[in-house]
Amino acid sequence: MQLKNWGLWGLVAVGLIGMGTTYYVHQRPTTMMGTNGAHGMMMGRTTSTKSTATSTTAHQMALPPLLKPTRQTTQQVAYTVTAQRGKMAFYQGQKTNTLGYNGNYLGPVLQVNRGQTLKIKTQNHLTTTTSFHWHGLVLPGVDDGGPNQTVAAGQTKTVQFKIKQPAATLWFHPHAMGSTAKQVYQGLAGLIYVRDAASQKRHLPQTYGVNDFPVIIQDRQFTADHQLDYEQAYQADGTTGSTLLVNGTVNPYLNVTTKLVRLRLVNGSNARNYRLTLSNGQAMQQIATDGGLLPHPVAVKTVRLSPGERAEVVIDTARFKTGQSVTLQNGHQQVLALRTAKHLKTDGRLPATLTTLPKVSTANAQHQSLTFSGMGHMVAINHQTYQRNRINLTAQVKRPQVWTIRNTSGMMGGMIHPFHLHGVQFRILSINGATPPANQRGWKDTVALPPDGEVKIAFTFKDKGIYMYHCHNLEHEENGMMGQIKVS
Ligand SMILES: [Cu+2]
Repeated sequence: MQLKNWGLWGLVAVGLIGMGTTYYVHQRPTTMMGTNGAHGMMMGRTTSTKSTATSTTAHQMALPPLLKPTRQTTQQVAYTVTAQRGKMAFYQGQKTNTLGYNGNYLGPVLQVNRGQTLKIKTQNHLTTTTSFHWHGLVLPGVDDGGPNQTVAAGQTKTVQFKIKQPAATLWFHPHAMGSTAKQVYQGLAGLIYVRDAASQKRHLPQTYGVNDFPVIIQDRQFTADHQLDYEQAYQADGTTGSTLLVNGTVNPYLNVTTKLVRLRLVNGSNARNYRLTLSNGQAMQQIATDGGLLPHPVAVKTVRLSPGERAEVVIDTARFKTGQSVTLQNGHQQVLALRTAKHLKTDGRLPATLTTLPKVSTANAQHQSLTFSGMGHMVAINHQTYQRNRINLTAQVKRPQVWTIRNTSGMMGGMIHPFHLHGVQFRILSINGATPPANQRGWKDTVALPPDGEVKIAFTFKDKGIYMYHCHNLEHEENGMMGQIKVS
């Protein structure tokens, strides 16, 4: 725990709690100043930047390429994914040393149809060990790419598994113990789009890069010479930064040409929680959670995303006033400017029904309790930290599970722990004893545990193997806030 930070952020936290929001507790406040100078001083760091001039230049939001399969049949799709070093011009004329998949920063989109076998050849062209974890995929434990399934520098590994889950926006990122947080911070993360016939028949915006966009939101602390210095930026309770990136673009804007625009929001940050709103106060229609479509669109003025979480929203841009600049905001900080064309293509209305979700089955369920406690380097789950050779929990495959997950990190107001479970999609039964809001009743793989709160989830393991569950605040994960469950 960095004591020097707490006094200050305690004040910020108290102020925000006073305003009726507790979501920012113990987060660095984001500044609107466009400079990190004062911020750097407050933190007792040397992170002042000279980027004031360049950071105010708006850039068109980058669009991750759709990865070309190395082989594609109706039964199977095969890809090659390479973790590599790169250089990225976040700021004009300045090269930042980065990591990326098949490119300089972040990665491409892997598309796969439900029912297909997904075969991925992973290559580690880094100088350090990594792993390739498929976040949100329902798969056997052995293919999951967790910390026990690393790929050494220079090595390759091929995994393959059948896709048996509905259409969803999933992602992949490293998960090797000791280097996960740093490698993600430097740029390793990519997207997986699961597609299915049912969702494609719905009248939803689904033309990639035209009315359907990935929006990977990250925060970074650039040094004076525009580098990503993880050790310098490091915070034991979650590394954050004052610069927001969308798909690796600083100060991004998106040219919108259609009335309905679908944003697949991904919190790819190490530790920052977002509270996303539109600057004109308009509601967004949330159509999907982490693991797929909601039964019906849910009008939401605020979308909250903890690290690892996703939400898909559709925005009706025809409701923007002519000439009005509307931005997706996190508090007062701009995330993404939406620039609408004069004449918007009308592409119909959102359907009232999106999908049918199965009833949550808890009959004959196995009940487990997890308690997330502590902060900084003292984090634990059920008073234990991750040990490579320790199985913390066991479960039976295909038997319903009901987990009660508590957050008792209580001291000094506590903080959110984003709970993530590998290899399954779950449903939220309750948050602090109450039925979850309509936009959280879909498939989830990550859920924010509120400070001093309790979340109940239900799910069923469809495959056997060893799976991780952990805090998706990547620094907490590295500090051992992770456990292993053996499913047999
Ligand atoms: Cu945590």
